[in-house]
Amino acid sequence: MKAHDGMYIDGTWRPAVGRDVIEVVNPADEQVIGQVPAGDARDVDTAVRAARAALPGWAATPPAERAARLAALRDVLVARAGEIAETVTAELGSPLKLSQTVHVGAPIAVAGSYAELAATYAFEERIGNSTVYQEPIGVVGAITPWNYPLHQIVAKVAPALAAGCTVVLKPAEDTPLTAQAFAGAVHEAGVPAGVFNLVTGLGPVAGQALAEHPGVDLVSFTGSTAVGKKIAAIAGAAVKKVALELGGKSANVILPGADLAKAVNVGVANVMSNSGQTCSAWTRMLVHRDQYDEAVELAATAAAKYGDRIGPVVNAKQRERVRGYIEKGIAEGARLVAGGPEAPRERGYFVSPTVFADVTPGMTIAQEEIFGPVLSVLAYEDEEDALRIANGTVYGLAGAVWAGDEAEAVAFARRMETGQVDINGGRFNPLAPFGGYKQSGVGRELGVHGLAEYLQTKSLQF
Ligand code: TXE
Repeated sequence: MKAHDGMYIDGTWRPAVGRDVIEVVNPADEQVIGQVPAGDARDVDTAVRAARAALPGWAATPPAERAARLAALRDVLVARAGEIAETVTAELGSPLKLSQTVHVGAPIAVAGSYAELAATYAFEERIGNSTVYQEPIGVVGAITPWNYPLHQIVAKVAPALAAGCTVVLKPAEDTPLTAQAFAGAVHEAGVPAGVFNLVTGLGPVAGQALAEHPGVDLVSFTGSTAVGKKIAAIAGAAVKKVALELGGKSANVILPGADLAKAVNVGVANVMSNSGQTCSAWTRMLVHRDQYDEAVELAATAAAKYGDRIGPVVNAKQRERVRGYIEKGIAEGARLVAGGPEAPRERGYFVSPTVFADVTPGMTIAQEEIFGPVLSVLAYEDEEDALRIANGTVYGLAGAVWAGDEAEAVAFARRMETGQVDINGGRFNPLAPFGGYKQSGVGRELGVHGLAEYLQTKSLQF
């Protein structure tokens, strides 16, 4: 894996204006593996100007040609999949197999889906005596987190390019090498200069400058709810469009007729995967009082099997944050049945897979996003109680329902205040809209709904 000492702006790698750098650390062994420039407002300005200059040409490029560039991008990602997976593992610490299948496999599917959508989407339709055009919204400022470093980038950049927008990306400071690898792939795919630009840097410096820049028409942000609120305020003041994909506290509701062992095992795997650093993770398992003890035992056994094979969390700050939540869970009276706050290894930012029983809906660990391998198991009395608990947080991003009868699960899921629900398992669909109800966000990513975020509508009457 190669760290560039420049930023990809207007089709070339160029040095940052300032001299500050960000050191990239492997969270599995705490070794520094590279450094990238920490750009500031001046670099952001150069990148936004390049994106603005490229906008008219790219917006006027026929959708079939934009589709061809996206198909080429997918092909380059396929060709470089092994190398990129190693980069993700080096800077995120995820097990290599997870990096190959999920961290790189899912974004390849997403890039492919936008190559197809760009070619087939109706950017123009006749309604009565009007022709309605879907036009690119303009220059997109994309700010992404580290938890799925490539997926988060592709989920914004691919639909933006399909729509005819140009982009300035500010990736997370923990995972800039994956972003650099992506920029290299965009270049190799023949995307014209200035259409995609990369500025590495710190959130409150480069990220904020990007959100505030008057040359940016849409800010698409994925990250913490706290920063999302700041970005919404900045954009609101400038009447600038935002798309926000924020935190979650998703419920995994196991109804009495479900296959309990399967629902619990899949539920535990869902939370532990990527060391719990998934905004859509089913972090609250809701089980009927009569099956509660059995479910807790199954969950504790399943979690204990993972050991430290799940990989570390991304950095020391996140590890301390997760441990803090585990300690808070104990202090508030939840019963620890697997894992705990002690570090399982001396080196690396590891946290033990942790399961809490006797969690009540008001506890901090049942309300706040922990973003670590920590599952809370809650008991419910009846379906109405389960629904009240499931809907009883400020979040509404994802969830799961398990039942003996699929129709029963669907009926329950329709009453959940959340953007995406898996029924009796479910699996990743790159075309299914993903995004939040309530404080989990604004807008949708993926598929045709994700494309629509980057378009604005014009109608001509004739
Ligand atoms: O997020 P931040 P952090 C949640 C999760 C996690 C917590 C903190 O609960 O524990 O957030 O993680 C950029 N203006 N999620 O601190 O700070 C930053 O550089 C503009 C959920 O890593 O929100 C990075 O690129 N940008 C989540 C991005 O915002 C700013 C994924 C996210 O970082 C900025 C990650 C500012 N003032 C964390 N400050 C999800 N929804 O998937 C920071 N950034």
